[in-house]
Amino acid sequence: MSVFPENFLWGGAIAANQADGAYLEGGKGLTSVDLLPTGKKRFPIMLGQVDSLVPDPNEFYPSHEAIDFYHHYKEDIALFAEMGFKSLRVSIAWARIFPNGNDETPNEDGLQFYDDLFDELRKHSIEPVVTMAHFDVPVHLIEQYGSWRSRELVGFFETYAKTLFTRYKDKVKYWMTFNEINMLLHLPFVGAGLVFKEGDNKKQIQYQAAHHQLVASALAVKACHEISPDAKIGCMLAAGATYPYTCNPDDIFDAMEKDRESFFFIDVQSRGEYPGYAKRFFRDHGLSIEMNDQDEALLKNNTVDYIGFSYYASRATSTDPEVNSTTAGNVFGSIENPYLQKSDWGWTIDPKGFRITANQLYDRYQKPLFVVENGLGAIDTVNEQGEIEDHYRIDYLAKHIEQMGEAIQDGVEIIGYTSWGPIDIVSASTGEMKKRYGFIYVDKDNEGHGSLKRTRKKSFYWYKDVIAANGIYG
Ligand code: BGP
Repeated sequence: MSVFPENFLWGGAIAANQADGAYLEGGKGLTSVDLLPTGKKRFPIMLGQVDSLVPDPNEFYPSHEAIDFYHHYKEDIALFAEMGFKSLRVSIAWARIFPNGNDETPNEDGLQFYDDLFDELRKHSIEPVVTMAHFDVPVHLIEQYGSWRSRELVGFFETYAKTLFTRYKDKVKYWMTFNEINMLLHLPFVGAGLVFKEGDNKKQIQYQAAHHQLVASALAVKACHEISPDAKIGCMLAAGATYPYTCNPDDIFDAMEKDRESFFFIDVQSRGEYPGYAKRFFRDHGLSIEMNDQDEALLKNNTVDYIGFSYYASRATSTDPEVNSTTAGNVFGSIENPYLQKSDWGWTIDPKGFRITANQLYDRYQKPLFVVENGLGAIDTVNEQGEIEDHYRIDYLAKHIEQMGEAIQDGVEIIGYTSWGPIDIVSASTGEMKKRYGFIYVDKDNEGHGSLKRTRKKSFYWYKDVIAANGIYG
């Protein structure tokens, strides 16, 4: 018998800016991610070094067409249904609903697009799981207000949230506010549309922006519970345990602090208050967060229903300067872990770390967990028969799903698993198409060439079997 609950939400996860394309169609406004080119210029912009808020005609912007899910969604959803998906995580592009982020009235074309998308999913009995902000801020709000630096965005986001709950209350039962909310600290332009000027106190700006997102998230939780009481609304953390390199207490403390940098957000969203360690951090760094009188009560009374998280890799840390120079991993920064293999992009492969992370989160919050991203970014090759034999992906996912089953047996409540990029989409960190996660191959290369034809990979049939057997585990 499977250890996974009967109604476990197996599925996949995509994001508007990495899948949809049609970046100015249907009345959509320009968003922050539409300004991220491929190539050398991408990373500095992601960090907040932005020269211009207008796309440069000499650059290639992968989000502008992406895989054109906007026009292919029916075909793609039929393929997901063929795999037996119970859920699909998508994101709504704020600028499709409010092209400027704060327009008087919403854009009906945008609203209708998501109505059609949710109807198509429901037709196939696939539960939509919807992220309200997945790395996109309407550019107008960056120009006019400095994005999430400004308290004004809280009100604009609340209006956006209320518009979504009112319109989709009969179609959407799972919501999430900000994707990987802790990304704001690592890639501030990606996480919060933050652009820095010379002399800015970056930490101060980042934590003030974080406060605004946390308040906006609490207001969204409040509105969701009022407008759509049957729905559940969660937060979303880029998770991954940090290991101390040795048993030196300095290393242990360092690892704890690194984890707390991320837990900080969820401590506020789930426990409803700023933790003591964060207050100390602000004092020690001379930061002061401006809050309104009502903020504390608002955060306390409007905590999330579940904890959504992504897990790709674990991290390791050391206070020894010599060890510290061996860097590895993704945007979080990590030292090499000699016990683990890495992906082609240097992300550690650590299935046991998935079980550890799930246990940590459940111990800390005691709320249902939803694994809303997990997967392996890899280079796929199409063989002479036109097939893609992605056994490495199957291996990665099988081991992670096994560890998720172990976590469930440890007593962790997990309600679903949406693997990242069930169809190949644009990579968030690199903008490349060659970093693929999908069960479905999309004919498109890094320069934007290709027929966009969809082809089932070997992993497609494997995942179909996993879902049919409710996890093939236990
Ligand atoms: C997370 C994001 C996703 C996604 C994924 C994989 O950080 O929420 O948007 O893309 O990571 O990362 P990448 O695409 O860089 O491989």
